[in-house]
Amino acid sequence: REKAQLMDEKAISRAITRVSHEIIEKNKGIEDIVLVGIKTRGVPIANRISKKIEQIEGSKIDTGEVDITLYRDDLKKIDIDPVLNGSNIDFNINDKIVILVDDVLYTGRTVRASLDAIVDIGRPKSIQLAVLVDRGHRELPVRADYVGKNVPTSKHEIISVKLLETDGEDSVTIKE
Ligand code: 3GP
Ligand code: 5GP
Ligand code: MG
Repeated sequence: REKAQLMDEKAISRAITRVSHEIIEKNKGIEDIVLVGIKTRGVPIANRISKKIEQIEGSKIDTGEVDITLYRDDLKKIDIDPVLNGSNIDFNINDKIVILVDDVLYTGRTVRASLDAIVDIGRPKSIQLAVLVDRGHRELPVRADYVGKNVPTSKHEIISVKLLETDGEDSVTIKE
């Protein structure tokens, strides 16, 4: 019930800057890198990372999106796996390093469904995962390569991610 702030606008901005640098460092540049945001809030985060990397490296990187629908009775009760609703990736991903981007990583089921979408489209050299918040409780062998903030949570807590593009403000809060 209490809402505690975990990240403000500056913290989110710094996390995105750090993750952008980590992506460049890990991959020794941005050759072959493309970004894919997971709707809804993974998309603006992917766009911000894309812009930041362009600022740092001086060239554009392709950025697309996948739409995963959660067929769950209730957000906290995981009944059926999330499924692919659609994707908008209008560039070649063959032999690319695809970096999936999402706001919150929880069970890993959304990422798993996103992987299906990616491998349906082509054969990337590798796929990496960047998330703004990792709240734990994985139910599949999924881990993030880049994490804005690790937030240990209980299963009944909810992380609220607000972004300027979708919510008119930048904040990450935790509530019961
Ligand atoms: P997003 O589409 O921007 O990622 O899952 C649909 C939306 O509900 C998500 O928005 C997410 O922010 C929000 N949400 C809040 N708590 C939960 C949760 O515990 N599980 C899931 N799956 N989504 C949650
Ligand atoms: P998973 O499939 O890993 O269980 O959940 C990942 C997806 O569900 C993310 O796209 C994320 O939006 C959403 N999600 C899961 N838990 C939370 C949460 O506590 N807060 C928010 N904002 N989203 C969540
Ligand atoms: Mg999400």
